[in-house]
Amino acid sequence: MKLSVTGLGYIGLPTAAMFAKAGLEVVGVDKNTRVVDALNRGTIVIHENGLAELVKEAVESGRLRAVTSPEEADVFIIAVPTPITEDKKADMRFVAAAAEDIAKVLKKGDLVILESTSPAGTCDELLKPILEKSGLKACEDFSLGHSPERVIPGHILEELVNNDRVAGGCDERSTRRIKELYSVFVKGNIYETNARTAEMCKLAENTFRDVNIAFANELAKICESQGINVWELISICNRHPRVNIHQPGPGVGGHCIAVDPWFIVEKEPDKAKIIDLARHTNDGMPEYVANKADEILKGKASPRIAILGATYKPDVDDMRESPIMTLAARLRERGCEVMIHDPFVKGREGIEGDVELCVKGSDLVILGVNHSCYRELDLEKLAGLCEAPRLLDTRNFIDREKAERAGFEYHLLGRRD
Ligand code: SAJ
Repeated sequence: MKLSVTGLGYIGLPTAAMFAKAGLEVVGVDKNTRVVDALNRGTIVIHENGLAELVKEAVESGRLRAVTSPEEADVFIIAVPTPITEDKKADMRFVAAAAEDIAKVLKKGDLVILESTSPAGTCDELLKPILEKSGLKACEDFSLGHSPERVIPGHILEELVNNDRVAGGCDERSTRRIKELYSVFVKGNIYETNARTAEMCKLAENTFRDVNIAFANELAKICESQGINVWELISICNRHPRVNIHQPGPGVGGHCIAVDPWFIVEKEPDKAKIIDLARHTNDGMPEYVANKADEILKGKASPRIAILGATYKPDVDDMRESPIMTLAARLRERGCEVMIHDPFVKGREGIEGDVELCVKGSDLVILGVNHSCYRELDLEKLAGLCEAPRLLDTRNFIDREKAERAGFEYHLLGRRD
């Protein structure tokens, strides 16, 4: 069986490599020639644990190669980005373009699977009409459906295999075919449903997390004015067998949780009230942290602020929708000089790779991302390099006593000092 995967990013590439490892002939499709050339040399341009080795093996085995536009295949997977527009609507241009290209080579008996996170109804309302330009009829001549990825960056390979999956076809035959296909490497259960439910399922999962994080962020603000440490509060609440409050922080980033809830709001603006509010709450966190920084700095003119961490979450090189970049922008608007350190994305514009250079001369250090390597920071040395050693921890990651022993004035998001 020949499988085509359009979109060789964080989802498409691991999926393509996994199918190749399972013995299928896989052709990856991407418009970006840098990605295609790298893959054909057996290398990759993104960082994900274990992926470089897996891709190298798959390419060397002759079962994985890449091209810039699709060729005939038996199964087509679409795994392209679905960003949001300025006005918070799903931008489906990449999905539509991928489907247009597939329509040109689609043949009777093929199966098309959308993996990209999309608003409910995308398979039926957007993909079907485009693919039918081939002259073939969906659910009669070819099968079509949605099987969303559910993997978490940093653990993609293990989650691709072990997580449960949803197979949602536009008809029952499509559902069965999707399930059979993924069964070649998925060890988790594969649940059968229709395409529209599968599409909503993915959105609802990520929205659940966004709403929960917004609740944690709201609690953090409430605790600050009530003289309670929110981190202690949440950790005690979570000892209850049916409570699982997420962690507050400087905001929600990444291409999933910070985006997908809008796909529900877009379709049902009058009904999606909590969802909309949660998005605004989380999007407001960089501003909230910037205000807290102002309070700590007590109106100092043109302060120098060092932010540790730039990515949207720890131990990844992914900066998409990173709330830290919004925080930096908010601080700069207020006249602060902002330096950012991140070992995972050093060398990118404005990102310093040397933590000491970043912290040197600062009036405030903000711990923005809880990268594991920040556990090893030499706090005494860093405090000595600061103009005024103040630390604002937005992740409850640095031990207060240790920071204070090192000479820092320690502040914590979600706790009044
Ligand atoms: N965050 C918090 N507090 C928390 C947890 C996360 O502030 O308690 C923040 C993180 O710092 C980060 C953001 O939320 O900025 C999102 O990070 P994440 O680790 O929660 O999730 P993602 O975006 O990396 O991956 C999510 C996952 N979805 C769920 O857990 C429901 C993953 O399974 C999905 O496959 C992925 O979205 C996706 O592709 O949709």
